[in-house]
Amino acid sequence: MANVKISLIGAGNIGGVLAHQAAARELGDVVLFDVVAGLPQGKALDISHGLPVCGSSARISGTNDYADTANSDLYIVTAGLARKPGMSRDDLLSKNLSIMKDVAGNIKQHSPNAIVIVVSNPLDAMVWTMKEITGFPRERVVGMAGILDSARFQYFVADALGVSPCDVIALVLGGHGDTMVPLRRYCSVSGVPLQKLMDDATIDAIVKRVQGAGGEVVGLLKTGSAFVSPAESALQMAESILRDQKRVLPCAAYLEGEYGSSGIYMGVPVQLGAGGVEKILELDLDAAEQAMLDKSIEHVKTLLGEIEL
Ligand code: TXD
Repeated sequence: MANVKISLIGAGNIGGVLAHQAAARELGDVVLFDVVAGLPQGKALDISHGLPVCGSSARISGTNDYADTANSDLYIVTAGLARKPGMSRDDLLSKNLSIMKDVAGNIKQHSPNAIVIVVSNPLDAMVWTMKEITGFPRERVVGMAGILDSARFQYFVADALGVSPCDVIALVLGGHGDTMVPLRRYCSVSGVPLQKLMDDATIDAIVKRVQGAGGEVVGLLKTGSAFVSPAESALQMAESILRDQKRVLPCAAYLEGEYGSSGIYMGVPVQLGAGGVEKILELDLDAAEQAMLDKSIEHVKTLLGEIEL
């Protein structure tokens, strides 16, 4: 039985963590790709040296040649520039758009049956570009953002209540940016609704911190953006796909009428399994929640309007 083949496009901060964790968890045979000569090869060799210690039999290699990614089952794409202090995710659009077109063309050429998880920012525009250039069905092109934003919500609630983050469930819908939609009504601690445990003013402050959490890390790091938590989030998606776990997770999915919108990517609850995005779950949103989601949808549509493929 051949191992599944996972190709990671981008061997930077997030790509390096993805490569290490995918190999350590034996998710499949890993190919790490980057345009910088030596970078993927060096990181792959370093990770390989550690495999005997962490007890993994995975195979990992680094390359600057897309042909080495041929016939991959899954791609995770982190290629692109990351934010610096003072930049918004949308500021990355023009540069990362040209990169995403190049990556998508190569994925289409070398692995026409692959599932693709896109991580690069601005996420909702980059994953849309991936789908448009590859021509893959919506089930096979998905974006990572909602898991990270929801995890940040979960962590801040756990920290405020002094409980384990493992017992907090939270859901953030919408675009991956200032218009994201943290759904306080859907947040609970072991089934206990958040609003039974915390006053609205405290929840408001947490919601605001979730929306600014990416920028908070960028401001502290100064040289780049968060990379461990995004990698962990993308790995949760990869594991659900590769092991057919049918996890229900907030991901950027292509809408065809769901939530009253079509032709764009939006963060919504999806079922992830061997078929990729197997279902999109539609929630009953109240008027305020729907209005926030509609605002997020409009922002993403405006961003997509700036794209020339
Ligand atoms: O939640 C989310 N989706 C976001 C995504 C969370 C955090 C970071 N987010 C975005 O991911 C971030 O704004 C960037 O757009 C990507 C990757 O972030 P990372 O921190 O990994 O950036 P790095 O360290 O700069 O790595 C990017 C790599 C780097 O090694 C480049 O050489 C490479 O991308 N690169 C390319 N690889 C392949 N093909 C091309 N054309 C290319 N151009 C650059």
